[in-house]
Formats: sequence, C-alpha cells, structure tokens
Amino acid sequence: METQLLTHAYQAGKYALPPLPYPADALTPYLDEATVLLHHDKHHAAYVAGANDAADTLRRIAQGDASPSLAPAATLSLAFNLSGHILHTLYWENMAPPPQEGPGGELADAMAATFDSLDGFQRVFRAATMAVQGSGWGILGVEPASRRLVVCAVQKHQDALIPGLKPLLVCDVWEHAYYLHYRNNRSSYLDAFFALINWEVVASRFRSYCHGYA
Ligand code: MN3
Repeated sequence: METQLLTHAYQAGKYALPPLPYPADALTPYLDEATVLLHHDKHHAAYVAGANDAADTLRRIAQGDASPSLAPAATLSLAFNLSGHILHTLYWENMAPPPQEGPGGELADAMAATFDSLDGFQRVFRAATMAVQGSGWGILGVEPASRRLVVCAVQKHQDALIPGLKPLLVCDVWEHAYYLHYRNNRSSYLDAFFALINWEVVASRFRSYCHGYA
C-alpha cells in the first residue's frame, strides 16, 4: 500500500494533529510510553496550533484585517511551526514496533548506490545526527539534481534544507524526543530508532517521490 503523503496533516482547511499510527506504548522498550505521549500530545500539538495561528495571521493580513507589520514574525512562526508539524508527522509514521525488515526493492538499490550498504547508511546517519545541536533532525531524503539519496543534519528545522529535498526518513534529536528515558545518551536513542524504522513506509515514500520526479 502506498503512503498517503501528509494528507492527514491538513484537514478541513486547518493543520491537524494526526493520531499516532500505533498505541503509545507500542514502541517500548525502545521508546517509552511517557516520552511518546508527551512528545505527540504536547510538543507536536503545539506545532500544529502555532502553524494554524501563523497561517491565520497571514490570511488576515492578505484580507486587510491585520497589520502588514505582523508579516515578518508570522512568516518566521509559520516556517518554524509548519516544519515541526511536517517533520513530526513523518517521524511518527517512519517508526513501527519491531522487529522490522530492512529496506527492499528500488529503495534497497538506491541505498546501495549511495551508501554501499545498510551499515554504511547507519554510519553516515549516526555520525551526522549525533552532531546536531538544539532543535535538530537527521534526515534521509532524495535530492532533485541527482535524484540520489542524501543524509542531512538539520540544526534548526525551520531553516531551508536542500531545496526540493524529499524527506524519506526523519529522526528527531531534540532532547524532548529521548531525554526522559535515555538522558544525554543520544547514541542509545539512535540504536533504538534504527530498530524502529518502518522501512516499508520509507520505501513507499521513495516510490511516491520518485514518480513525482518523472
Ligand atoms: Mn520533537
């Protein structure tokens, strides 16, 4: 089944918080229920609310009902909150309870072409993601020039990535994603994340995006 790319993240004219694709305790012992609930119900929900507020302000400016002087702050707020909303939606969906099978099909070929092997991908992804500071992410995506896979480390998620980059797999490394359980041990959290990767969803995104480039 192909993934519906983010269609559930916007409903009836508003950004919406999609429910978790599994019970909140389904990822234990890799990710504990308290971390998942706090992260989804508070942090992710706050991005959704912030994105709607910012979009509403920009709409009112466009309609002449709010001062254009609000636009710079509103555009920054929309970039921050909407980036957070999109990345968190991708994050929940690209995990699933273990055991997970590794990548297959076209995605496996693309991974081999760029990273040589799954171990090679994990080596690059871990090294890039371990170094991220603050509100950051590790991202595996397809870049539009070569249409090959690329790993990005994002320090501030509202900053532009490679323009046109299509994210396939994202890992939140802001401390709220792991600190309750793993404290400052990001490497152990990344071990857990690798065990939770839903490669079927990643492969589905890969197929959808590559067809988009055709
Ligand atoms: Mn987060």
